[in-house]
Amino acid sequence: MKTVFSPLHSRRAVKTELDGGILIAPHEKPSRAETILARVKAQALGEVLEPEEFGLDPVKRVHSEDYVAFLESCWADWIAADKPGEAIPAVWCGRGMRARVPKDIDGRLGYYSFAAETSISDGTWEAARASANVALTAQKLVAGGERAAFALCRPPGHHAHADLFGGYCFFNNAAIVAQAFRDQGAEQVAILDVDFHHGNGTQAIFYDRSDVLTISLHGDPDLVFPHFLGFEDETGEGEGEGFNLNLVYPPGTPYAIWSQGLETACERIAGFRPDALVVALGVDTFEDDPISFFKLRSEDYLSLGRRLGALGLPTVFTMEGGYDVEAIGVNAVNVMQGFDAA
Ligand code: OKS
Ligand code: MG
Ligand code: ZN
Repeated sequence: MKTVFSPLHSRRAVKTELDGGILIAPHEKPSRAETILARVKAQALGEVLEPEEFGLDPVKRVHSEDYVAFLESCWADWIAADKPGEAIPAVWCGRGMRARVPKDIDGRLGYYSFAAETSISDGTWEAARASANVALTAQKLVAGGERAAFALCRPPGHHAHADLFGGYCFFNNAAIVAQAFRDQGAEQVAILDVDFHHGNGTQAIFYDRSDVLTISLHGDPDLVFPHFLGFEDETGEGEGEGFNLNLVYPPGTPYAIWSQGLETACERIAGFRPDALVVALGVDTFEDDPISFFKLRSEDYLSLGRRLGALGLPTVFTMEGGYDVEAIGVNAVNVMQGFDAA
């Protein structure tokens, strides 16, 4: 399987993440992508390509024009306002308040976000753009006849809504890929999110549509981020009713249990008969992940890859979460190797 990787991911190198009332060194850090790339090379998974430039049109098929403009100018606007630190949202449109876009950068940071752990600094825009280009290049490979491709995206994407950043995500790479398949003539596309967290952005983007089936397995949002979406009674709305599936698991869930949800998801996907599959791949389901509570082991990622490969669908993997940097390379590449062996 070919991997798409951009060295520009390293432009996303914020110093802060608001956590527990203090600013910590971010979990979502450059060494994550470098460790996965090193494992791709060490295992000779396949060729590693740099992304092509696709411009903003395919991004704007999923994200609003004003949100994209906000992200592009956010850091410059923050600096122009003489702020001493990194850009962190600190005020939101609470219930009963007015959802209009303020002029001031503090107001706009709140308007275009749903959480405060994701700081913005110099280079975030460039890295997020590169990450979308990585995803779109992988999509182009698969649309061109490759069985699968690995988009080694960083920053990740599955939490980003059409006009909201948060959860370390800015552009929803998986959604951009699915929409690109649709725009190129695919009738139906499935997105399977196996990251530990709910793919709230992906769900929201396609919630009223029946052409893109969205499924996510994740930790119970009653207990973990993103807290305000991802429950099992969210099944889609309007045309999209029945085309969103959330499979929620409690603390301590091992592969033996989690894989039952994977089986449910795979059977639903097979019944949907999509023209392409996008896998939002987080490996923060790992037993030693520092911010998560599932108990998958490294060998389980081979099984996961084999099950996905058995679907026999043209498949794009977009990299999402995973914060045990020591194991992230082995775990992510195990999925690809399991897939290739299926
Ligand atoms: C808040 C923790 C924020 C977690 C963000 C989730 C990142 C992730 N203290 N999403 O898939 O891995
Ligand atoms: Mg998930
Ligand atoms: Zn995650």
